[in-house]
Amino acid sequence: MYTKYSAWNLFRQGLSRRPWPRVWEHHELGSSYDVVIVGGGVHGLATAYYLARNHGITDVAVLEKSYIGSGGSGRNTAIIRSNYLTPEGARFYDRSVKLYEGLAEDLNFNVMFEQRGHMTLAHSDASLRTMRWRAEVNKLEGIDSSVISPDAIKELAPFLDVSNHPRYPIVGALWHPPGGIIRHDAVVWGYARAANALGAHIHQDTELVDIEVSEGRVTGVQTSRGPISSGIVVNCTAGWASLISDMAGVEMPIVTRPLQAAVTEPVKQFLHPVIVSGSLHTYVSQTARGELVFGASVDPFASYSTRGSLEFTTGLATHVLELMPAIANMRLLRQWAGLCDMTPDFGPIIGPTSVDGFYVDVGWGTYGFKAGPVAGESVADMIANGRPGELISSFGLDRFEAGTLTAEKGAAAVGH
Ligand code: PYC
Repeated sequence: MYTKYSAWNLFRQGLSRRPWPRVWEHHELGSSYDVVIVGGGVHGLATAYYLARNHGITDVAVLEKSYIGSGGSGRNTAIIRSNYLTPEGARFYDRSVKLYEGLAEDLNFNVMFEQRGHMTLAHSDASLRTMRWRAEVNKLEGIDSSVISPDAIKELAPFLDVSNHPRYPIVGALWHPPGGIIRHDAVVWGYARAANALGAHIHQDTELVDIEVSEGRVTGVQTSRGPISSGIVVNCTAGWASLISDMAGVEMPIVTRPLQAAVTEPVKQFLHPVIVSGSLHTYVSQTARGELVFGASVDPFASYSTRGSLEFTTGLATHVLELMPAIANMRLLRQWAGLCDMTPDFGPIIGPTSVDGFYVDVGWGTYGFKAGPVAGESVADMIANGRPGELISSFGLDRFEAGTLTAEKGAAAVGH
């Protein structure tokens, strides 16, 4: 068990003058585990946590080739929302929002979830029509979303110009009050600490080299630190999902593309909600420290590069200044990229595969971080019960052969 974070323990620890115990322990690599999870991001760590907490499965290894959260979990723009376009998508992400709402208490770790509201601007009648559609689907699923007028937008985000002067006039917006932002590193650390406390082994600097399959069944993995035998291997990676699935001989309909983001110097708080403009290919939120965090569309080519590019910054500035000309003199502090595994229908691939015991939780495109808790809960449930549950039944790999695609592209934050 871990030392609980509480006011009393903070006081006691301060008086003791001893350092806080490690957040998770280092373990030697075991020669066998009941479950091996590949990927130490929010999906892999949440899966380990819910396996232990909900099903008592604790003989679990999480393999991370670098440090935990070093991939997509530490590179996203930390936006949480459930205003999706399809009923199955909206239902699934709504469960994630609910889990995020209780996560700080559940993990005893302050994940700093701020439900500031999520506003997607419409600059044309066509986008307003899609927003009405999304709002109606959301309402039927019990999700708080509605289309609001320029006057209501002005009240929520006074710095936006809602007159008809701008080149891209704002004609309405999809308003989703439960959406917001979170501290993504805190989410990763919170899950790691809780999973470790329940018995999972987290192995950083441990790269997957191969997956062993015999007579159609997974039997173990080879890692950079030695072999592990296991009857269950779960691919919870982003960026390398198709290469890792190839190791088990399972082909994935995935193309990997970088998604770039940038952060400015901090300024006084002026932006409360998360603002998204699909037509201008940008989204922005202001962190508690005052920085503006910007993202855009995925890069228009397949690549494994996580470097920023000048084309991105100039494109971003052009688009953002259409929306917020007053910030023209702010300086960018940093830019970076994460890797997005894009599927043909913008839905994830989550479920069993043609190899017995080899499961996938991949293909998250630009939606991965917000799905972390519900994906972890659903994958843990699938492993414990031997079959996918209701919430993930439409996201299986077999849909690409059956032709039952999910059509979630219309819910992307920006056009891709
Ligand atoms: O779908 O909200 C979203 C999103 C934001 C950044 C990347 N995807």
